[in-house]
Order: sequence, then C-alpha cells, then structure tokens
Amino acid sequence: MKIKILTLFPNMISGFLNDSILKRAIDNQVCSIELIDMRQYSLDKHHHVDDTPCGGGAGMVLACDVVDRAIEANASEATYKILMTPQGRPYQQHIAKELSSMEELLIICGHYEGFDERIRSYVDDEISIGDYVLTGGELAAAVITDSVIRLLDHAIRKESSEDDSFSNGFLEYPQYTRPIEYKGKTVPEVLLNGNHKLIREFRLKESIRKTYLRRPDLLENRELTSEEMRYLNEVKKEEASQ
Ligand code: 6GU
Repeated sequence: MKIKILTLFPNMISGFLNDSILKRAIDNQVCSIELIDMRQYSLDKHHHVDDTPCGGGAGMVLACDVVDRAIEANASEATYKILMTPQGRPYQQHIAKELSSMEELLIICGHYEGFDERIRSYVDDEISIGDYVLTGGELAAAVITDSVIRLLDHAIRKESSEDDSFSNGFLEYPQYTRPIEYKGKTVPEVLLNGNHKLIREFRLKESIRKTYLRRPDLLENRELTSEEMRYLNEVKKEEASQ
C-alpha cells in the first residue's frame, strides 16, 4: 500500500514514522509513505497557501487552488482521497479495515482556521478522529496511518490484530503475564491450566463484561450469538449482585 500525506507541516508527522511497527513496516516494504509539502503547489512568490475569508471574519482560509493542484499532481485513478476535518465522519475500526484494502491513500491535512468549502468536492471521504479540536489534521492523519498500517499483512502478527478491541465488536479481554502473584493480586486460575476451551470461554465472557461495564453503547445495535447472550446475562447478574 502507498500512503501520501499532503500537509503544510511535514515535520509534525515524520517523527512517528521513524519508530517501532511503522518503521519496520516501511523498511519491509509492506507500505510506503510519502510526506508532501503542499506549499510547493502555491504559485504565489511568497508561497502563500491561505487567504482572508470572503465576507470577512477572523482567521485565514486554506485556498482551494493550492489544494487542487497538490491533489492533481499526486493522485491517480486508484487513489482514495481523504480530507481530515473535525466535520468528517467519526473514525472507527471498521473504517481502518476498509482503508487497509485500498491500493493508495491520499490524506489531506486541513490546517489553519478553516479551508475553502470547494475543497470538499475534490475528495472521496472526510474523516474526524473525535469530538475535540486539534490545531490541524496532521496528528489525525498520523492516527489514520498508524491504524491502517498495523492491519496490513505482515505488519504485525495476524492473531494480534484479530484479537483487537473493536475488531469483534467487543473490548479486548484482560491479559496477564508473570509474576503469577504480585502484591496479593493473582492471575485468574483458568489461564494457568492450559485448558484452551475454558480459556476461550473465559476470554469471551470477560470481553463481554468489559464492554458491558465500560462501553454499553457497543452492545446496543449488535446481534449476539446465543453463547454471547448467555455470558452477557451472567455478567449482568454478577455485576448487579456486586
Ligand atoms: Cl481530522 N482535524 C482537526 N483539526 N481536529 C480534529 C480532527 C481533525 N479530528 C478531530 N479533531
């Protein structure tokens, strides 16, 4: 997969690409990432990329011609173009999955107080990473990039992303490692005796417990199997009697 990021602040993003899983994925050619400075597409001799808002008001507005030229120079038929904006659709794991199957992504970072409305018509998608405001789309683009790359084949061990919180619609089950007992707190017995059927059942039930306690909204519009329903009912009873 190829990911291109159009930004006015490439340095804000470059650091996080040079470490850990992302660096390994790039080194192993699982994906390539290109940071492109949008300023080079300004025709202005001072390389201005923004201007005052038509109709007046505070702040500066990112100009549509600069962004259009940057997109035209960097997109092909196969490119899926995403604009980062707090007005976009809320980002979720299922969107990361969709994006991870694309051949090429072009991520456009909005910055400044705003961007010219016409820019919306140049893209395929608009994404927000949550209901709060960032100074620009750079960190949001980094979030998209990270979450997509870790889903690519060979980026991390497959089972490791299959067990993710959200990938089966529940939060992830609790994990433990040695020491078995620490300051009076112990690892649940069932995880120590190698009975894989019991371990699977424990994990599913605890995953449902976590979701019920912390993110009941995730259970709302979701069909449960009869096994999942049984665990949910058990969990509800157990938590009510606590
Ligand atoms: Cl994509 N951009 C900005 N500036 N703020 C955000 C965001 C994006 N997503 C959440 N907040």
